[in-house]
Amino acid sequence: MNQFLTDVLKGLQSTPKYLDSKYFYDKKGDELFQQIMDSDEYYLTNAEMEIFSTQQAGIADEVLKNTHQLDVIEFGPGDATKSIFLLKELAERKAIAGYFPIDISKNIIRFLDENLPKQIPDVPIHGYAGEYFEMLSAVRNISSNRKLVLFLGANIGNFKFNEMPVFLQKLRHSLSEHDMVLIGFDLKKNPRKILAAYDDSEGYTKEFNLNLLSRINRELQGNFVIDHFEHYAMYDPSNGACKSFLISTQNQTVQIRGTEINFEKDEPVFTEISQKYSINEIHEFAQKAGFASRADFFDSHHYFVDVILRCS
Ligand code: AVI
Repeated sequence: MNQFLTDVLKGLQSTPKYLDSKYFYDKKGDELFQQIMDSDEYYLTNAEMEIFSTQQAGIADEVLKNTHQLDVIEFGPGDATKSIFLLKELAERKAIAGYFPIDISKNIIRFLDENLPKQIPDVPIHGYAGEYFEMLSAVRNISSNRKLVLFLGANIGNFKFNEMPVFLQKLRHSLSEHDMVLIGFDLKKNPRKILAAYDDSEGYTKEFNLNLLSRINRELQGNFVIDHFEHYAMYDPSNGACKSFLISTQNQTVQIRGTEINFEKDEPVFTEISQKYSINEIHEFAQKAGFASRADFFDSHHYFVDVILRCS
């Protein structure tokens, strides 16, 4: 049985129901996510772009404090529009031994392999399509240079609160002393600002969330009536959890590859967490995972932070 089907049935046969947010990103989902990032309300992208486009020299100074050359590994690079500022800065200083973008999408890796050499011609680029940690260990087997791992875009917020420390520990154990990571976190802020980012007025986030049901229809012969579900986002300022749900607007039965799933009117399906952190929480998690916190780079509104952590 394919993994998508297994995960969908497991989630929808659980109480309460859930679907894994990693399945948002088919071709249509990638397009919708791009529209979300371009929307006015989704402040995260602009905030992190501001950091990379104005503070790239400071970030480069920090990561080059104890070394002249690095392998730069990027988890989930997308089209690298943010990291390219740092890559160019490091390339000008002749400080990149190699750039290793790692993504589950082969299309993204092909795109980067074709396009980045024009922008950073002297940097060897080795894209990998696959799972982050498997690929990180493959990179470590071929090169003993000091490593800088980039994990941008607040992707870390999509781990559940208890999964995030496990991820940081795993990352720490996959690296050596003096290696570094640079992680983008969305910060706690006015709750209305956060909620608007996940319930934008154009309805892109709504479509993005509902596309998960369309994807099940397309790929798993589901028969969801998309109009019978609605997008619901909520933010709890007391713990920083921003959650998205799909709500069934009526009692209904849906078939997925011959399996029947019943939904009650107003029943929620949990689809995503986008966890927000305070800077103190970030430092605490980093320290517990065995990193020394080196430097924090904020945007001018303090909406977002990119944190450089060094393996101690
Ligand atoms: C990819 N990730 C960081 C986005 C976020 O903000 O959690 C995904 C997203 N979901 C709804 N809008 C954007």
